Amino acid sequence: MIRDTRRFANIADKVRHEVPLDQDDGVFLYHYPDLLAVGALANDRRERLHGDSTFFNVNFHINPTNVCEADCKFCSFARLTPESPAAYTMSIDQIRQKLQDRLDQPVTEIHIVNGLHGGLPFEYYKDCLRVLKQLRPDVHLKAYTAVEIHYFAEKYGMSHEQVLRELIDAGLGSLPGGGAEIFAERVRHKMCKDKASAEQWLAVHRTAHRLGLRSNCTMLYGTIETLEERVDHMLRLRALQAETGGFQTFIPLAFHHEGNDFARLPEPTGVDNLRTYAVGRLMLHNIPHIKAYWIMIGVKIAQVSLSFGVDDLDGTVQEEKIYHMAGAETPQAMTRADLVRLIREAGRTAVERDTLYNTRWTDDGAALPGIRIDASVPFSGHHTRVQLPVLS
Ligand code: V47
Repeated sequence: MIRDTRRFANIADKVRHEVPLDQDDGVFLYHYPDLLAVGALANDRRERLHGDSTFFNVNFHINPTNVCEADCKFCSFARLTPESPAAYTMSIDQIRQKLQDRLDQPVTEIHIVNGLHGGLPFEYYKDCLRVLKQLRPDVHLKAYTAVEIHYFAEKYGMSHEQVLRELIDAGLGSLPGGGAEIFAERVRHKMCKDKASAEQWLAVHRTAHRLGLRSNCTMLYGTIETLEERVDHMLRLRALQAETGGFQTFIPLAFHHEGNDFARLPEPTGVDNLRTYAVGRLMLHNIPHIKAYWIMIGVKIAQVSLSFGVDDLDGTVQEEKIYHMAGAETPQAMTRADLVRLIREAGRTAVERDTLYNTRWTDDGAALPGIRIDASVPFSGHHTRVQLPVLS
């Protein structure tokens, strides 16, 4: 594509005056050859919103079951039936034990996601929240994607609102952003036709926001979607945000291809990852945060993304399964000290937050309470693989 600098300057002007970008602007930014110029524009907005602050939290994941009736082509985690090899379902006691094992850690959030299991009662999902709250009443439970909430509503004969109210009573604190994939019907039909549609996903979040819950939103990119469909996805999120204001953060999720039906597709490159963060920051002027989920893109690209519009690195994570079963080579966890050091090295200020973005600790150069950070030792990062597309 030619370097249409006048058109780029026009878009930059819109961004500086907080004029929302349209579909054509988004697609143009995806094609504009000067990646660093797109990144700098996104960084401008990031710094206007958050200065140098870079948020993270201390969390861990529980995936109580990977049994799932949906046959999503990109998924390496799910097993169709309880009898399938490597299928598992944790007992409520095993779920409690996951937290029991970490009672000495300063965890503030547990992120809980399941497959769509056809054989469990609704009580199971409520008990899962209840036992965790019993053990640590102060911990925030970010649980069950909109796809799960919609599935519960259909399976147990309730409205989205009834499902959410019962889960809130059991301890639900907010909704994670998973399951959005790509909203375009063409892609959803080929990729994940057995689960909630785009409208249903958005309807669950609309209801959650009306009930006072905050939530996150995601976009799975790098499979069979076009760049136009990515931008359309962002615009649909932006429209709901204009209505409710309930989304906290947008998380682009880079496709990982091992162990799933899309294995023949190349994974997104580092350039695509950085550009997608930047375009997300520029299109979604009304969503406060852009999160790079370091588990997926690798620690090194995550660090660079902090200059391409990203202001949040998720958390310490621990026990991540969905990406590691799809071939992610990132570590299973980072410590608080690791996160702080990589943020410092990127020239930013680390801010430990809770799930709702209340500040718990800000890096003023002193060590985290109870943790020694030797800033003289450069953060070494971890090996991650970026596979380039095969050129024909
Ligand atoms: O819904 C599954 C995606 C999501 C693959 O809300 C894949 O704070 C790439 O939503 N390659 C789950 N992506 C993860 C998620 C998430 C992660 C971190 C933070 C938050 C948050 C949410 O991962 C799924 C799906 O969209 N996914 N398989 C794959 N092979």
